Amino acid sequence: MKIAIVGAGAMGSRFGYMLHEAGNEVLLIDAWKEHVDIINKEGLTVEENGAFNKVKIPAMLPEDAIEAPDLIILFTKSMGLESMLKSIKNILGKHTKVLCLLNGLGHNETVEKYVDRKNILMGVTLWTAGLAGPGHVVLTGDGSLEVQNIDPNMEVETKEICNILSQAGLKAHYSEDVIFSTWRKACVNGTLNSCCTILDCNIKEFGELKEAPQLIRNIIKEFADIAAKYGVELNVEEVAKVVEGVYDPSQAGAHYPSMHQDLIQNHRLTEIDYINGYVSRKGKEFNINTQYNDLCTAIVHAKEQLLIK
Ligand code: NAD
Ligand code: AOT
Repeated sequence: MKIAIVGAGAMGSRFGYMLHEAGNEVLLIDAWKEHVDIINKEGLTVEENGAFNKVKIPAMLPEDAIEAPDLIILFTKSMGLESMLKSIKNILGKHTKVLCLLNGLGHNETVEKYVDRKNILMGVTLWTAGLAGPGHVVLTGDGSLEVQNIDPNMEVETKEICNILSQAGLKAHYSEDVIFSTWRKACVNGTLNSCCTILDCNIKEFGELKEAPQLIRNIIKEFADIAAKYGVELNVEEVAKVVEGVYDPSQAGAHYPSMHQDLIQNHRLTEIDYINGYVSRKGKEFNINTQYNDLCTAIVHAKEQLLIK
């Protein structure tokens, strides 16, 4: 299958690498020129459990891509999604499926502005990845993903895409309710991304803190209150158990969440407004108390001001 990874940073490189190794025709599309140039010149460096592998996968800037693939996987940061969608208009073919795997809430509305509904697949993933520098991806742990079409008529095509992803070892499951899955994953990020960033620790270290159990339940409770306004029922205890299930290093314990990678490691703006900030904004709109999410959002924004000059 011809697959373009649009936003080929840490996660895009992981998915691109795994799909390429499984025999698909993969193109990495990214706006970071240095990254694209190094991948084309030296190959993508894949570091996995201390072993290094150089893999030849073609990479391109968005404006240079002209051929419509069968599948586009979107893996930009939330803030870059809309501008990226604008810049890849040329490769959105009549039958090109577009799978959005970004963290955060509200992306379906953005994708629908640019892509025909019948071609849109939404998903969430528990895979992780990091970038050690341009052209160098670091992989740890295990993962899976959930995917669903937003047009009810596209179930068969979507299940075929799940098969392609699973053949590459990505463990893709067809979701019967991706909106629910998106909210549940937003709770994972709303607890771990913001707390690990504020506390400057990885997921395992966070999970060992005596404050962690109550803290995550307080944050998740507010996500659940807002989700209920959209007809999504989140059971706080069940979701807390999902979060606690990734503390183990065999899952995501060794991982520093992407928000930590952005702000603490690279002094870049975060996706906070699409995660805790989303809940905080909706809390004001619906007059619901979201004090934990308000505080997480304010502290991360304050830290952005301190670290980004
Ligand atoms: P990333 O920051 O690695 O890549 C996103 C974009 O930022 C890419 O276009 C990349 O080229 C660019 N970029 C990265 N470092 C740069 C630098 N130093 N200079 C200039 N540009 C740079 O993002 P990611 O971690 O792959 O996340 C993509 C999406 O997937 C996000 O929504 C994220 O929340 C989600 N996600 C991430 C992980 C993870 O473990 N990293 C796990 C699940 C979901
Ligand atoms: C994560 N991490 O989603 C993934 O880093 O943004 C991220 C992210 C799966 C399980 C736990 C954390």
